[in-house]
Amino acid sequence: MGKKEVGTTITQHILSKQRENSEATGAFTILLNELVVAAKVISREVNKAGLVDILGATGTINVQNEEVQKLDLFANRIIIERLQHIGQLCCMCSEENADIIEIPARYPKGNYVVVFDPLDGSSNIDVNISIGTIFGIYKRPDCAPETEPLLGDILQPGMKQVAAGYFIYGSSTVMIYTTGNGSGVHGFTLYPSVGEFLLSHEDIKIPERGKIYSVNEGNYTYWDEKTRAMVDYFKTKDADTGRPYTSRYVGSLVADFHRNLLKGGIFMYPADKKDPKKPSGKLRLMVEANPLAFVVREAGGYASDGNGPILEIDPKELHQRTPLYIGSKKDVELAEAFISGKKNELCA
Ligand code: AHM
Ligand code: MG
Repeated sequence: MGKKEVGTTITQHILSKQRENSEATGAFTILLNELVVAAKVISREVNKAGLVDILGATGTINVQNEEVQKLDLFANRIIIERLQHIGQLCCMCSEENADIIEIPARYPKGNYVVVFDPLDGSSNIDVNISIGTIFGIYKRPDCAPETEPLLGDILQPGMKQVAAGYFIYGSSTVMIYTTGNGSGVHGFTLYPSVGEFLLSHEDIKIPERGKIYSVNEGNYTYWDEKTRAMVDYFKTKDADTGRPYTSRYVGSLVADFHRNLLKGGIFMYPADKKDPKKPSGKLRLMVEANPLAFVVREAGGYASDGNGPILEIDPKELHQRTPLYIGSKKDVELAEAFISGKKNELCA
């Protein structure tokens, strides 16, 4: 038998999973496929960012009070356009939109809800550091598709996701996704000349303990004593526990998370006192923390806000922020023990 001309495509993979589930209607497959199309278009634009006059800020400020760059707006528009017409969604939530994104009346509606960060880490676009698209998918709770979308359709705890993942636009474009429930976390790499995502990382498992800690230590001065003690712990020499860990932080959540998922380690964005309006740190629960928490749990890792699982938080607002500790299970449990004040139980 010769080598296969082209490996397993993402479409083949999703369809084979659909066949394993006797209740599957194909709606979810259509939805994921459209997301993949959107990501291919975004990937193409990201790749030519240095070539065309698309860099720089538009001067617009998003709902988080941050400067929005042109590619963020482009990615946001593409995802909304690709998903709104497929008839499977009741509404969407994006980091770039202050409110629920409703499905225009001219399109049929469905029972899925998609939350996304269209282009995470976008301050890194013009310096060629990897950026990404993060997504989470939920089922609408108990409502007929014809009824108006409600905030409660989106404000569900992360553990209710039926799928989550991300696309990373880096040295190659990679899609990572899981449908939870033991289905595994799978990675696909975009083969540009064929235009398909091909299975490249099957059933990813994150090491139980890593050797990397990722945090913006420039915020040290804004952290409380527990947070400082925790980061100091990872930096302190101790042969028995493999410390000091090495530090890796590029400031693009998808990139930092992806590296740690494959190699093991912990990513942290603790609460800080930098901005009184953001006492819970910088990252958003719905569009950043929850999808990655769902992925990491399926890969055998853990995500915590310092006091408990991210996936169990009952969200109160679309753009709620949360401290985030995510990655290898043992490392995150250790960080949680420091932050919650139970450290002696774990680091005796
Ligand atoms: P963004 O969604 O506006 O791009 O912000 C989120 C990004 C994450 O990708 C990254 O982990 C974090 O902000 C970096 O923040 P900082 O520069 O404060 O370290
Ligand atoms: Mg983001």
